[in-house]
Amino acid sequence: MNRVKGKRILVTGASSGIGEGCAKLFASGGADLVLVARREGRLRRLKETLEREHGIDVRVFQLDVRDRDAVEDFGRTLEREIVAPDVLVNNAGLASGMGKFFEGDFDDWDRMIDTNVKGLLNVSRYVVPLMVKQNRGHIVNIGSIAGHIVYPGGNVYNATKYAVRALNQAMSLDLVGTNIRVSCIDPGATQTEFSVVRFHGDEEKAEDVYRGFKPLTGDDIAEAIYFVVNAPEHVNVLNLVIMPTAQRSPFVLHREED
Ligand code: NDP
Ligand code: 8X3
Repeated sequence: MNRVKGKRILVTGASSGIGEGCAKLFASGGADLVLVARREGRLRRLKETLEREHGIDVRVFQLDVRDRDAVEDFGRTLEREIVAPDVLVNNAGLASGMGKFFEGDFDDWDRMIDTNVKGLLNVSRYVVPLMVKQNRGHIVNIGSIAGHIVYPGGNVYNATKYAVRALNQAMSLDLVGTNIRVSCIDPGATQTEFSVVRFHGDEEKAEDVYRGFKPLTGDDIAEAIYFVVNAPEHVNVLNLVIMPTAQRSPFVLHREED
């Protein structure tokens, strides 16, 4: 059964990877979209394709989720021009660096904390009240297996994803008595631009992360998000952990040697 047709899905970080996968899949289900990221050119190209192929309405916004004033303006524009979103996919996020914490780079730390934690809060703070007003909606937070177990060099990234898992529970509790659902999707190794960003543009190092096994793709995670959103209104998936079949934890990963 298709329960997403005609809904308005807001996806942060829609210019690449999991967010782009969500935009494409929800578009194919007939949902209208609000797409957010910093790289506006990519969003515009996606809008053209999806509107042409699926006859849906796609609005795009160049937005840095770290910029609280800009997020506030975005929230006001949503309220003024568009009906409140039925679904908010809090996906924008990144890892930056993988060094030991005692040698950590302050810019990397700020980038991760400001995007993954404060950015998610900024967007939620200005979008969720629109849902509360109409007593309807669904927040889907993108966490990670990095929010369940810490791995060497993960330090601050791990801390941000533990925070996302805590905030997911907090949102769920704070919204008790409303019809607003809250879900956290926690992927394992997913081949997107994630590792290129983590290793500051080093493509070879990024490629090596996925050597010898079949990682998840942004489209795989989008399917899981679609499943959670498409469930009947009285069904709420609080937490969903998804890993490649070859991966059983950040530490246990089977690679076929060349
Ligand atoms: P990508 O790098 O492919 O996508 C990240 C997206 O986030 C891009 O669209 C990027 O757009 C956007 N983004 C980053 N910073 C900002 C910002 N300040 N403001 C607005 N948008 C921003 O990686 P993934 O698709 O893999 O990552 C998506 C989410 O999934 C992240 O939260 C990540 O932590 C999480 N995740 C990823 C896993 C993986 O293995 N890939 C596993 C578990 C979780 P732009 O640069 O245009 O702003
Ligand atoms: C991304 C997956 O295992 O690199 O969140 O932390 S992992």
